Amino acid sequence: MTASTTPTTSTGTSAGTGVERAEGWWRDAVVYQIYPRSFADSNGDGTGDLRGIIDHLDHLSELGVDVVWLSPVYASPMDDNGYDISDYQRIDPLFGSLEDMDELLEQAHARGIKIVMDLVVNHTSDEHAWFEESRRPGSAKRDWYWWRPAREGHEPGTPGAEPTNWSSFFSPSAWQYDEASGEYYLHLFTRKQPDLNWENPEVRQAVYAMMRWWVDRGVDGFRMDVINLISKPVELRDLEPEAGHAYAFPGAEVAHGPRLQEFLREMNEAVGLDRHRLLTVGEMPGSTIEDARAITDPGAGMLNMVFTFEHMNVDVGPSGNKFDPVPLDLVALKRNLESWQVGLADVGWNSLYWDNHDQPRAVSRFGDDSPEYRVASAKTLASVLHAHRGTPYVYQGDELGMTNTQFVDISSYQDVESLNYHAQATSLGVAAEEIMAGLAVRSRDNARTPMQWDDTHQAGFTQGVPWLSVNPNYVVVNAKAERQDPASVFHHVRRLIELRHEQPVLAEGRFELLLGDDPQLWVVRRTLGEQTLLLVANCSSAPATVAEGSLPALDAAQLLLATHGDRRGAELAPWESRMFLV
Ligand code: TEU
Repeated sequence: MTASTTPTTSTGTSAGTGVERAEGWWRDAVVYQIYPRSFADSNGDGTGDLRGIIDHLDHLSELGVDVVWLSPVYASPMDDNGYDISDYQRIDPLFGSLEDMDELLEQAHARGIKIVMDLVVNHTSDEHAWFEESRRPGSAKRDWYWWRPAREGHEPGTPGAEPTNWSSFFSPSAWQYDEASGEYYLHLFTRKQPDLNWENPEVRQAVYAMMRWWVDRGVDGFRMDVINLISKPVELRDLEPEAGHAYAFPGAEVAHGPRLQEFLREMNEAVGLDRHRLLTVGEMPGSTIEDARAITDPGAGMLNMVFTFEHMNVDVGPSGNKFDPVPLDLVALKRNLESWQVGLADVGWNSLYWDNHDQPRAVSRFGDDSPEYRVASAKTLASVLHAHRGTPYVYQGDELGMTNTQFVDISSYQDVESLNYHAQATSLGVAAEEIMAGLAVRSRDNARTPMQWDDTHQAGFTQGVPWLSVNPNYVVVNAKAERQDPASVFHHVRRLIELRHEQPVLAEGRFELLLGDDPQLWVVRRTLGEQTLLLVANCSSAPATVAEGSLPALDAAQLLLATHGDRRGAELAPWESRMFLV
């Protein structure tokens, strides 16, 4: 199969692969996210790769997922594990080759599994040919990135000379001085991730051409990295930093810029996102329900879904520092998800997720990963997520109940965000124990420990030395054991996916939160025509009681799925959940 010779028909069928894509197919689909570095290593170099994914497609078939979202596998110097791309149309040799990618597409499609690529176009790597060209003073591509002279009256390269006082997501200043050209360039993430200038139509057309190239290869959609940051404010101005900080985080200033929706419409049209019925989900830190209603409105010609971060910040303290978490308030979490359910009930569509490669493991954060409650809480969290209206995203390993790990010291961490936080907090005099305690529960590396396939050497992930150490609990928590045990988290999640395919009420039913203020119980009712589905879940490590008459009688209800067998009384055990057709 060669590039751009396999046109995609207007009926959404990828001619090259013949994969059917019906209108709105993603509404009753379940997406499985793979973080390639940590999924499966086929050549013993200690890093996961495409062949490793191909070798484990049966695991995904048995689980029953409809789509794989593949975190970046493109050529990259790996400063941010692939979210710093140096060539969008080449696979990094660490992960394999374009032939491997074609085979993954073919083999996945043969199993009815679609493939969604990660689109990282807010920034490139500083080793991308576009940036290397742009770096040259006077280059025709100078305006492909955000170059600015030093602040007036300041010696270039000296502290405070940055064009604005913006901090980046990962480092003190969002500006890097480039000696060779005597100017600064903007990078909202690491200095090796310079931001593209989407104001320049050449940049946009180059991105759309790259996306069409992948569509012609047969991909079924795009997860778009920090896509709400691509439209910057026309005037880059200083912001009010927090007390005691030299730099100000430009989050709100750069998110949802004035031309974002124009760019998303243009992209949709130029690439044929709707025409080819591709799944599109935009990662949008800071996005609100209003933003999502506008952007995911099917008539608006932009995206199918967005990833909001609101529920990811429910347990983040007033400091906004994610490494300084506060205890989880279940009612606040329930009410936040309810607000998005109600907010997108009549227009647009929700994405549903508890975690991903940037967040700690769900069972450790929202559940109880103690040996006593790990399995029940992993199952119940999955039932709660899948009982909401929208497209569920399962992050690799969550179907096994994988937990956060216990790294001993900073040398065990690999994640650039965690290492930067450690350096910054140390320089600000924060106590080492406090820093390490924050990293232990919030570092992105918790999500990136190798997939635990079995109880053999290195959990069956690699025959070599893993790039990040395997969670020592792999002896108990692994795919082989889970798939052999019908009462496992794996088979619970498999059944939830099956129910989404069998019961239209689970995909499309109107959503209602019941007993919203109960601090332990999470009760969801879904209604579609005559069908009513009810989930009753105890999301606490203590027994819970359903108040007399607060819920409909369930004696005659059909039990669909439960963690503790067919029990219908008012008492629920810790982390017990029951799903009924009423
Ligand atoms: O993440 C963007 C983003 O918002 C996260 O960085 C988030 O702020 C943080 O990790 C939460 O702790 C995307 C990718 O998902 C992430 O892996 C990349 O590091 C980042 O963009 C830059 O591409």
